[in-house]
This record gives sequence, C-alpha cells and structure tokens, in this order.
Amino acid sequence: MLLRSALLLLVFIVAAPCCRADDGYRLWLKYDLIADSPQRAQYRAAAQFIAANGPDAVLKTAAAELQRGLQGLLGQPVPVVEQAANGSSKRGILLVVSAAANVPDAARSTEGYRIFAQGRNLVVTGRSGAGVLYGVFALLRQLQTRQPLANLAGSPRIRYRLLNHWDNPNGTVERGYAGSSIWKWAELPERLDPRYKDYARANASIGLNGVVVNNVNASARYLTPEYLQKVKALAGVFRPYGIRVYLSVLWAAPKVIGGLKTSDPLDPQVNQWWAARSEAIYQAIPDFGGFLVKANSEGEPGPQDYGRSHADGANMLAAALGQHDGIVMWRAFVYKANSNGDRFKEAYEEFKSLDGQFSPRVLVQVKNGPIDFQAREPFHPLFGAMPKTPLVLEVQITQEYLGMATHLVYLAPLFKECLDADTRVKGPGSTVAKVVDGSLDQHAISGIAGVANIGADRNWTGHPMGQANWYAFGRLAWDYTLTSAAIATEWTSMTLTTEPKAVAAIVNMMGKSRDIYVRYTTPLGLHHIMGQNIHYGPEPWLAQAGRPDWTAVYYHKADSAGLGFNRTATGSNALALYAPAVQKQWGDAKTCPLNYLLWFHHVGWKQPLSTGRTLWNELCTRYYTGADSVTWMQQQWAAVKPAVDAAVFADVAARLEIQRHEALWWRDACVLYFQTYSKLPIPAPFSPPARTLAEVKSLVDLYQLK
Ligand code: BDP
Repeated sequence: MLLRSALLLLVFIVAAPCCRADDGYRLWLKYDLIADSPQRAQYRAAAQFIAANGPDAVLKTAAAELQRGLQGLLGQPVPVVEQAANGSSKRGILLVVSAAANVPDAARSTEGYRIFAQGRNLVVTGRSGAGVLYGVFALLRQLQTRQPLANLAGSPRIRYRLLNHWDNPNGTVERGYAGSSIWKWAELPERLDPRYKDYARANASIGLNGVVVNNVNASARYLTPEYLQKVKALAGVFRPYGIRVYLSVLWAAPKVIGGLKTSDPLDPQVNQWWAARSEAIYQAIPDFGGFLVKANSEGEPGPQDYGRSHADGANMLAAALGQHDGIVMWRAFVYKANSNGDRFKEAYEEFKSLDGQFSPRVLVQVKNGPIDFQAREPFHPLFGAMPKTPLVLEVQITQEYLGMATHLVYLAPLFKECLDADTRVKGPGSTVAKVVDGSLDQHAISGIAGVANIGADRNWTGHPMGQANWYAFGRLAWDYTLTSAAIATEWTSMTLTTEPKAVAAIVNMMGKSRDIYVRYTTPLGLHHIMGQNIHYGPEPWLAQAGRPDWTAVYYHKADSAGLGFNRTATGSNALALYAPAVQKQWGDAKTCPLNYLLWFHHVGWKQPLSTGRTLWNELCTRYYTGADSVTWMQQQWAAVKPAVDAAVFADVAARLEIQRHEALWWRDACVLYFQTYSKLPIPAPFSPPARTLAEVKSLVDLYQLK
C-alpha cells in the first residue's frame, strides 16, 4: 500500500510539469528541460562547470543566470567554481572579464561579448561584467533555440537602450493595458517585490540597460528625499543586471516642491536647486542615468513659460548633472494649438532651429512618426534634420493606438519600418537607424526608448503575444539589423513551442499581423481616426474635441471630392520638411507608396491607383480583406493548438475572437462613414455591412468610449 502511494506520488511529480498551465510569468526565460536526449547530452558534455573569477557584481549575476538556465535546460546542476581545475578532463564555460578582451564595440560601450572555444572549454568574454552577462544570455538563447554552441560575438549598436514607463505614483499606468504598475511605491524601499528582479533579468536578457521608472507627465514627488530612497532601492535591484535608473522630471519641480517662485532655467536659484537635487540623487544612486523631460507639451510646464527655449531648459539640467555620468533626454513631442497649422510640422518647427545649441550631454527624443504612434506613420522629419544633436528614437511598445491588449499586433515590422527608412539627407543609405546610432553624424552617444507595455498582470503584458513586442524592442535596440522574422522565431521558440511547423505558422502570423491591423483600421495612410481619449475603436466622424487636432476630420479631410490630407506644396507643405529625394517620391501621388498616400495627398474617390482599383474600391478592399485576415489568423492559431500550452492557447484564441469582431466594427464604421462622402457602392465581391452607420456609431457608447 505504502509502495503504491509512493509510486503514485512519483508519477504525479514526474507528470506535473507537463500539465501545469503556463501563466506566462517566465516570459522567454523558461528554461524547460530540452526533451531531445541526444541533443541534451551534447550540451551537457560541454557544460560541466562554470568558472567565474573576479569581484564584479554583474559577472556574478552572469554566472548565476547561466547556472539557472543550464540547470533547467539540461536537468543537471552545474557548479560555479572560481577557476577551471588544472588537468581536469571536464569541459566547462569560462566567464572572463578582461580589459583586453577582443570584442566588437559599435556603440563605444563596453557591453560587447565574444564566445569562443579554448581547448576543452568555451569562453564567454567581455570588457565588463555587463558584456559577459549579454554573452551568457546569447549562449542560453542558443540552447533555448537548439542551436550549436559555436563562436558568437555581439555588441550593441546603440548606447542607451531604455524602457520608458509611463507609471504614476498612485499605481496607475498611463496607456497601460496590463494591470497596474509593477512598482509598489507604498512598499518601497523596505519591501522589494521579487518581481523587480525578474523584470531586470528579462530586460538584461534582451540587452536593455536603462529604465525610466515614471511617467513623462511627471509628478514632482520622485525628486523628494522620500521617493529617492524608493528609487534607490529599485536601482539596487537593477544594478547587478547592468541596468541604470532614470527619472522623468516635472519642469515646475522647483516651484512645486522646492518652494521657489519660478522655474525659469536662467534663474540662478533654479540652477542651484536642480544642482542640489542632482547631487542628492547621485549620493543615493551613484550610477543614476539621468533625466527625461516632457516640457511645454500637452499642458506640461516648461522653459517656454519663461520665454526660454527648449535648449535653455535642457542645457541647464545637463549642467545640474555636474561631473556625474548622466544624460538629459529632452522630448520633441510638442505641438502648439494652431487651428491653421498642421500638427505634422510643429515639432520640426520648434526644434530644427535649435540644432547645435544643445550641450553635449543632451539627446533630443523623437517619436518614430510626426503625429503620435499611429499604426503606420512616415518617419519623423526631424530624423536627419538635426545633424548636430544626438536623437533618441522613441517607439511605443504599449499598444495605445494598436488595439491595446486585445489585438495581436507584432510590432517589430513597425519599429523596423522606421529604423530602415531612408532620410536621404546624405544620399541613399542615410537611414533613420544611422541617425539614431550616431554613425551618420559621428555622435559619441546614441539612444533608443520604448514605452513599456508592462504591468502587474501575471503574464506582464496582458496579451500573451504582447511579450513578443517587449522582446523585439530589446533585440532591435541591441541590433537593428536583425529581421522581424528572426526575432519572432527566437521569441516563439523560447516562449511558445519548439515544434518547427508550429513555430513557422506562428512566425508567419506575427509577421503579417501589423499590416492586417493597418488594413482594417487605417489603410492607405489614413491616421488618427480612432476613438476619442481612449484611443480605441473607430471614430472617424469625430469633429468636436478640445482642439481641432484632436478630432478625426482634421486628419482625413473627407469631402465629396475625395479623401486625405494634402501635405504637398498646394496644401500644408509638410513634405518640404524632408530631403528633396523623399519629397520627390512622396510628393507625387503616382509614386508615393500607397501606404503613405493619404498622409500626403487628397485623392479623388474615383482616382485609379497603381493596384488598378479606384481609391474608393481600394479602400473598401483593404477594409474587407483586413477584417477577413483576422479569421485567417484564427485559423493559423487553431492549427498550432497541439504544440502550445493549453492555457496560453485559450487566452490567445479568446483575444483573437475579440479582435475578429472589432475588426468588423472598424470596417463597418469606416466604410459606412466614408461612403456618406463617396456616395459609391461597396464594390463586388464584398457585401455591404449588415448594420447601419447609426448602429455602428452607437457602439462607441456601448464600449464606453465617452
Ligand atoms: C500620447 C498619449 C499621452 C502621452 C503622450 C506623450 O496619448 O497619454 O502623454 O502621447 O507621449 O500618445 O507624451
């Protein structure tokens, strides 16, 4: 009897891991046992010990991470020793920090790594602990994706690779769709949620090295001594992972918490106040990264309140950093209320003339496109227009305008579309990526920032597939030459399944998902026609808002003649902000890529396009085929059911079903609304929507968008 229960218990223990539902918490760092035993045996033979020598805290992390990963993947404990035993026949992995390490160094950082065989052993080397840590994660990735442990080398192309959290002191997250903030300010600094460390591991594993912990619409509270202790506690968790903390600052802080009468950047007392604050921060956090600033934007205070420029403000803050190794990231997301203007041009007009006026430690942070994180935007005209200033590329990982946490949209193609865009400012090949990594204009510093999609939901990102966007951002920040498909393949194999057919199907679906989203929401270059405030669902009829450039009609300009915003010389002439070669291509409706057509042209409803269809027919075709493609995504997903965890499968399947009917909502809303202008029938083979425009409009209330 006793024996029977013992056997039963054994069966249960052995069986348990396979049947436990995957809650997504482990992200891509699952380290489940490699099932193929010959392959496992091969890896095991090469990884019998880890040798790590030296006091470097990040090196220690590297050893611990490697040990943890190998233990899971190989199912055997791997000891960490100080050095390989002389004359031993064991094969192991040596982690070596050496100033002389021969590692690539693209971003003038010390974060590169090299992995090579040396005798029986494998060496992972870097010039810093962080370099070795990145090498270790690269090595683990090889195992996770079942690749050989061959020679590998890597180095980041961009120096500052940051997540921007739009998290507030009260635990809410602006534009966050995965629950509340992961930072538990009320518990800090005494209690450190174990999640902070897991968060740091995830970031380090994809090469991120900085975190702005709070919202750009900043509370001054973060600069108080009390909050600095909290931020210090977080910094202590992140440091062993090579991650530095940064703060968003409220421009008016000297007034709000400093008791001063002004926040004028040229006022000596204001200067002193910031210098003292900065000194206090560095006392608490010696490796503090610096400040991120949203000023004179969307009602936030800024130096212009005192007749000073963005450069005056940024330079004053840079000076306040003193001798410390910090930077200032000054956002260019500004647009004045100007009913006769074109919001497209506002940031350019405010910043272009400031090029050359910023101090060397200031980077200007520019969103990927000129409006605001739309599903597709042309690249921001400031890229290439400020050669004397390092520009940080800011992208949004959280899906504010891309279906929040219910629509499956893989964002690597969006990020890459911007990075690969050719500004042409110095001839062909002057890509946004080369502006951002500093190589086009020989800048010593460079940066990229992603607005995080992370929250306190157990699986971190709400939509299980949202994890891929966090992952892809990190991988592209490290190396923007990676392809979207390669990144999706890595992520899928590490996170969902290693079954080759399933991986291929999922990667295919991910690769198409962003275009599908664009088709059923904003095809042909439509933009900013989403629900007011909440930015979810369609509201192309929106004509009244706090400002004209917060409506939809401002952007699509539908009338009886046609559709689209004329930004050529006969319109707002925003096109003139680009290099002549770009102007030439985009300025002619015949050569302008269809994806950007309505960004720059007001096109007649019956105008034939390069597809052979008229504008109206092409528009309808894209809305209909886009919405249909969600059904295709559902089929793709259904086919991989046997290969993925049941809980994750069900979660994604349910969200895809929401996406399917919301794609129809978008389709019906847009074709019915634009039809009131085109007065044309829905072209064959498509059937007109079964509901009326009034019925679709009423859905906005149902979704409580107002
Ligand atoms: C917009 C968001 C708003 C942000 C703003 C920004 O709707 O919540 O504060 O961007 O980037 O897209 O500052």
